[in-house]
Amino acid sequence: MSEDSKVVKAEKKEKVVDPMAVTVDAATQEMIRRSQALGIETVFDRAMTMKPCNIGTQGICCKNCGMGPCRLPLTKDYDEASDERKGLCGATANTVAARNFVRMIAAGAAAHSDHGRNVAEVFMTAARKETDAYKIKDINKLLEVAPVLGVAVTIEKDGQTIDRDVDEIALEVAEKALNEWGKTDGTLIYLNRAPQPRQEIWKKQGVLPRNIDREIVEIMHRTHMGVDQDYKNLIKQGTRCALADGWGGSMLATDLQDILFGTPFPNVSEANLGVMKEDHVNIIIHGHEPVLSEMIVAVSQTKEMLDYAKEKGAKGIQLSGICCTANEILQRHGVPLCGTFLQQELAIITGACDAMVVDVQCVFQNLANVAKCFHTKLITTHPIARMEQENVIHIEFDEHHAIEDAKKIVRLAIDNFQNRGSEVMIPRHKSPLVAGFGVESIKYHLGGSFRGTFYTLNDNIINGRIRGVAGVVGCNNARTKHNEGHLTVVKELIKNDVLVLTTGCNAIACAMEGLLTPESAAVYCGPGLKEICEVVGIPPVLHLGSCVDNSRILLAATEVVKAGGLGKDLSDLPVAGCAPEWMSEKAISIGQYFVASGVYTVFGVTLPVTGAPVFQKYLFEELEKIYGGMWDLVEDPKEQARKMIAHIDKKRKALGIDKARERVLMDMADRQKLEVA
Ligand code: MSK
Repeated sequence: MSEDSKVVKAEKKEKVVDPMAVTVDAATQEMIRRSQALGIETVFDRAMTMKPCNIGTQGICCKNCGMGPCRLPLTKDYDEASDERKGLCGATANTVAARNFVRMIAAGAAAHSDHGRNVAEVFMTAARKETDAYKIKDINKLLEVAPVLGVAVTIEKDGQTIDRDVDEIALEVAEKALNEWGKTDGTLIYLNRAPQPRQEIWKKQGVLPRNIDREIVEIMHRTHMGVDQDYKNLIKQGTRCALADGWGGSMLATDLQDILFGTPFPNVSEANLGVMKEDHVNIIIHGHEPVLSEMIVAVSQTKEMLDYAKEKGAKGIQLSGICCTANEILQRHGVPLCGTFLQQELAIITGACDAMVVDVQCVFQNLANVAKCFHTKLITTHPIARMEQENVIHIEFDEHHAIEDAKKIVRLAIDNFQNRGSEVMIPRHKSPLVAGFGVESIKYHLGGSFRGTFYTLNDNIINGRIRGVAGVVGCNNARTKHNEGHLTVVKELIKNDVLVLTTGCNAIACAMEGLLTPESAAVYCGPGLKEICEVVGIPPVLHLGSCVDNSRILLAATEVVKAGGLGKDLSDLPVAGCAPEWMSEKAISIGQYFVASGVYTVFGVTLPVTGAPVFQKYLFEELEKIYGGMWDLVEDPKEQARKMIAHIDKKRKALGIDKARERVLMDMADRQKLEVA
C-alpha cells in the first residue's frame, strides 16, 4: 500500500455529534462514528456547530442591492394591521419574502431545465449522428413523444400513409425540443398534456410559460431592486416559471433521456453503503445528469475494463450511485444506490471508494477535503461545476468523445484500487429494492401488455382499497434527523392505504428501509393497499426516478384523470404531495408546480416565508381558490401524513366516493375482480 493511501487524521473536536440523534439509518450511524474516530469532519458536525440565521430562515432578509442586506425581523407583538417593517427602499416583508421565494423557484427551475437542455443537446448530437456513443434506444417512446411536440410520425405518399424515417423524426424532435428553451412565439407545447380544465386555469391566470429561459430571466428582472413590488404579482411569475420547469424543462429531460437511454421498467437492485464491495474497484457516481453516467455504466461492463480490473488485483468493478444520478442509472440498469444526499462524505470515509465521479447539483464541496484523507480520486466532469481544491481531478466530459472520457475515468479508478489503505470499513447494511416505475410500467402492471391502462388503479381508488395517491419526494436536510421524516410520512401513508410515488432522495431513503419491495406491503400497508400490492406484485412505494422525473408524477396523475371516474382535473383527484426533508431550491420549484397543478403540497423542516405572514397566508390559503392546490408547512412528519390524508378524504368526499372507504374488507366478488385485473 502506498504512503498517501493511509488515512490522514485531522484534529479531534471536543463536541461530537450523537449519531443516533442525527440519523435513523444504522449504516449512517456506523459511518458517523468512524468519521469521529478518524477525526474527519462531515456535514453532521457542521450542522451542529453552525446554526442557521433566524431571519434568513423566515425569508425576510433582502440582499438584492448594495444598501442592504435589510433584515426585517418579525416582532413578538406582530400584528398584520400595524406591520410597518420595511427595507431602505421601502420594500415590505411580503415583497422581500416573495422576491426571495420566487428567486428560489428561478434557481430550481434553472437547475432542472439546464439539465434538460444539456440532454436535448446530446439528443441533437445523436440525432445528427455526430457521435457513436449515443443512439435512439427507445423508438416506441420517440414515436409517442413526437406527435406531442407536433412532429409527424407518418407521411402521405401516393395516396398511402407510410411511416416516416426514424432518424428524420428524431432530428425534428431534437429541434422542436431545443426550441422550447428560447422560442419567441406561443407557449410551451407540453402544457397541452395537462387536462383541459387545468390549461384553462393557467390561461385565465396568465401563467402559461412562453419559453423556459424567459420565465427564469424575468424572475431575475422582477426581483431586481425597484421592480415588482406586489407579492401576488411576484408569485404569479413564480408560478409561470415553475410550470416551465415541471411541464417544460423537467418533462423534456425525462422524455429525451427515456428515448436516448431507454424507458425505465421495474428492475431489482439494492440500496445503502453496504452495496460497496471490498474486493472490487468501487466507482461512485453522484449528481444529476445521466449523460456521462450512462457511458460509465456501459464502459465498466466491457471485457476490456473487467480484465484490466482483474489485472490490478480486483475481482470486478462495483458501480453505485448517490443522489439523482444514482436514481437515473438504477431505474434503467439496476445499478445499486450507495446512499442519499447526506451520505456522500460517508461513502468516501469507507476507505473503499476508488473514484467518486460528480456532475452537477447536490455535490458537497467538502468532498474534496474528505477525499484528501483517503486514496479516493474525486473527479469533476462538468464545465459548469468545478472545485477549487487541488486534489480534485477535472476530466471534462464531451458527448462527441463520450466513450473515451468514460474509459479514462474508469481506468483511473482501476489504477487507484491498489492505492487503497488498510483501513477499509464498509457497513454491512443494504436492502433489496424494485425500482424503475413510470406511466408506461404502471399501465402495464395494472392492465397487462395488450390493454395497458389506469382504469384498474381508478377502480381501486373509487372502491376505496386505495384511499389516494401521494407524491413524496425531495432531499435530506442536515437540520433534521436524516431519513426520519421521509420514512415516517411514507409509512403513515401506506398504513392508511395511500399508494406512494417517490423520487429523489426520498426514493433512496425508502429503498434503504426496504419499502421498495412488494414484500413490504404485508408489513406496513393497510388492508386495501396490501391486497392490491400482493395481487399485482408491486411495492406500496413506487420508485419513479430522479428529481426531473417528478414530471412522471404529473403525467401519472393526468392518466388517472383521463381514465375517468375521478373528476375532470388534477385538483379533483384524491392526491397530495410532500417533501418531508427538503433543502434544495429545486424543491421550491417542484412545490410550486405541484401547487399550480392543483395538488395540496406539504413541506417539512421549514419554509422561508414564515416571517411574512400575509404572503404565507396567500400561499397556504388563497392559492387553493385559484389553482385548487396550496402550500403547507408542518414539522411533524406524522402530522404531515395526517393532513395529506385529510386532504385526500376531502377530495374523496367531493367526488362522492367517501362511503366506499367504509368497506375496506373485501368480499369474494371484489377479490375475483382484482384477480381478473
Ligand atoms: S438529489 S435535489 S438532495 S432529492 Fe436530486 Fe436528493 Fe434533493 Fe439533490
